[in-house]
Amino acid sequence: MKKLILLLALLGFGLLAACGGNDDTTAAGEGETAGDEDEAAEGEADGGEGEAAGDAQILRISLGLNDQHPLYHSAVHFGELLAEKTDDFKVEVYHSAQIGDDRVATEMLQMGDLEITIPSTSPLVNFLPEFGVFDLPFMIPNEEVADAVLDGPFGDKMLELLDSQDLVGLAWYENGFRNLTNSENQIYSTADLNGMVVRTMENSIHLDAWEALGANPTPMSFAELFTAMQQGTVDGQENPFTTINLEGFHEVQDYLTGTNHVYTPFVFLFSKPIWEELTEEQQGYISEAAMEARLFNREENRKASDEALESLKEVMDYNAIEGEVFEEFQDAIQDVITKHSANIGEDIVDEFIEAIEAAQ
Ligand code: KDG
Repeated sequence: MKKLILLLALLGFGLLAACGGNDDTTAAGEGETAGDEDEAAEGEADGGEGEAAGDAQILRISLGLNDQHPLYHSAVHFGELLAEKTDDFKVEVYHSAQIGDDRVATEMLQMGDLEITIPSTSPLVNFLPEFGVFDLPFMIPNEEVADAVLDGPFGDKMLELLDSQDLVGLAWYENGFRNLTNSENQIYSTADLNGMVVRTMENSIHLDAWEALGANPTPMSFAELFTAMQQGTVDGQENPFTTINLEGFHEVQDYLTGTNHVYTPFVFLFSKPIWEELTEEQQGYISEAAMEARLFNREENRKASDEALESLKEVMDYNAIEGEVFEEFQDAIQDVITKHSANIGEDIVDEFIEAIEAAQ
């Protein structure tokens, strides 16, 4: 635990750098092409077995975000990369939770009723408590450290844990640093959060953290969120700038607060029952394409994040949490980190902290 306190002290400055924008990204991807995009986007939700298109086996990808988001373009790019390696498969990308929300899609993978989904890690704590390590606030200071931790031994270890849940974790993609929006008032200190109904992902760490900050958090799937904000069922929510912008949250929220309170990964999941029916060669092609598309994803997501913040500042009241107020936020959630570190597993938390320190 001493490591944790030291790390949070070190992060005070690192995170402020993250507030100011994103690091340069490594060159990776090509321009995205429409390709399967339009065809798949018109696709009806298909809860059954993937039908073969000619001899090709259909691989359906279920996403909670819409077809404007870099995650969708990355899934299409994965399909293009796979098609360059083999004609055994045809990828169909289903956005906006057409097939189901994160938890439903993940359960469909476990049953062998769906091939691929790429959710945030946060809903996965309902299957693997260890994945809560990624929800501990104020830990990863910037994208460079995130990449090093996720692409290194710690990230590999976390992917291996998925096997016990009939899931195959193939690669880490990027959701990004999360920030707050609301329809009530700008946030200049935790006092401004008092009693605010804030939607969180279905994850007890997020719930406890926002309660410790003084809000009144409520868990909800992403698929229900926009309507809840539109109807005033919730006052606020927290997501990366890219999602806030591309999902049109500024249409139903007035205030944007740069908190960067946690970095959320996406994880590329494949159904283990379906995976085990593939040849080793086919598994290799899919794994390679998923890994290659992650670099495209990170580059696209970081570009979109910078553009999103500039665009949102034009249409929302924006304030960045910095300095003493940032420390006030950190102090308020200390007990939450201590409590949940026990639930996650102290060894996992310590390894996470060591990986973060090693990457700085
Ligand atoms: O498919 C991913 C989304 O459904 C979701 O995980 C995005 O960060 C997210 C949230 O707030 O639910």
